[in-house]
Amino acid sequence: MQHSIRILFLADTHLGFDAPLRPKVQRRRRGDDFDANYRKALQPAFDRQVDMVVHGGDMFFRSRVHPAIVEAAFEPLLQIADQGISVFIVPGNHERSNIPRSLLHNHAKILIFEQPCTHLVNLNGCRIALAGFPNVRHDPGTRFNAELEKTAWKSHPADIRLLCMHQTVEGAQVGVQNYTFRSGAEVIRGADIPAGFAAVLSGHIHRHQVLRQDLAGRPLNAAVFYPGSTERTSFAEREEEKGYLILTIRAGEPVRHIFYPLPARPMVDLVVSGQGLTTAQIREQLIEHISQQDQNAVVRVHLKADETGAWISELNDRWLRTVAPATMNINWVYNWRRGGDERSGEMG
Ligand SMILES: [Mn+2]
Repeated sequence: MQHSIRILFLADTHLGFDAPLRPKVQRRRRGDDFDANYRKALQPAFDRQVDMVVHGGDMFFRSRVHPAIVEAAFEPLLQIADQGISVFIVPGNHERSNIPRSLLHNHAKILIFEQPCTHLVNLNGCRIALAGFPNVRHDPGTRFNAELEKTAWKSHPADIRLLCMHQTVEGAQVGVQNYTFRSGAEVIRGADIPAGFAAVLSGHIHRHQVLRQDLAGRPLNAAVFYPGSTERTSFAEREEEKGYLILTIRAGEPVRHIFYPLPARPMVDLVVSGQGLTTAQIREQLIEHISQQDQNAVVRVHLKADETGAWISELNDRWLRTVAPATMNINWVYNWRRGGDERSGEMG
C-alpha cells in the first residue's frame, strides 16, 4: 500500500512587519506576533509530522528588510532542512531580487523557485513533481500559460504533480466586504489551470480559502489552496482567522487538507465623535472607549469632527499610548473614509 505524503503549507508570513531594530518609540511591536506565528506554523515540521514544507511567498513584508530579520527567518528553515525535510519557497511579490537568499541556496534540501522550474522529490517510492514560478507581477492572467510551460512540468515523469505559485486566481475573495477577483490582467482564469496537477498551492491571497470551481461554476482541474497569511497584515483582515495548512496527498485520490488556526489579536476600529466637544471632553471620551477594549487589541482611532486642529497635537499617538494598556497597539488614522479598507493604520 502506498504511503500518503504530508505537506506543511504556509504563506504570506510578512516577517519584518512593525519590527524596527532600533525603535525610536518604546511600545509593543506587532513584529513579535508575526515572528511567533511563523515559528508556530513551522512546528509540525520540527516535530517531523510532515514530509515537506512549502512556503507560498511573501516571507517578508517588503522587498528590503534588515539582514538580521532575514537571518532569523531562514534559521528555522535551515534546521528543518537539516532534518532531511525538503523546503520549497516561492518568491512572492514582496521578495524578488533584493532578499539575500544565498544563505539558503547552499542547502540541498532548500529549493527556491527563482525561475520557472520543476523539482522532483522521491518519498517512500512516490515521485512528486513540484512545478512553480516566482510571482508574476505584470499581467499574470495572460502570462500564466507561458510561465507554466517554462516549468517543463510535463517532461518529468511523476506520480503526483503540484503547482506552487504566488498569484490571484479567479474567484478568490478578500476583505470584510468579500471582494471577489473576477477577471482582469492580474487574475488567472480558473479554466487555465490544466489537468494533471493534484493541487495548486498558492500564496498572495491573505484569506484562507480553497477554490474548486471557476465563477461560471465549472470545476477546476485542480483545487487551489490558499493557506492565507499567518498574521493579520491590515485591518481588511480583521475578521479572518489566520493559520496554515497541512495537505495529505495520495496518488489518484483527492487532496485532503486541514487548516490549523494561529492566534491573532483582536483588531478594533474606535470611532469617536468630536463634534462640538472641547479637548477635555474628547480626552474623557477616548479614555472611556479605550478602557472598554481588550487589552491586547490592535486599535485604530478615527475622529469624526470638522475641526481637529486644536487638540490634535495634544491627544496624539504618544498620548493615546499613555492612556492605553502597554499591551495594546493603538494609533490614529486620519484619512479614514466610511466603509473604506485602505491599508492605513499600519505601524511602520
Ligand atoms: Mn502577501
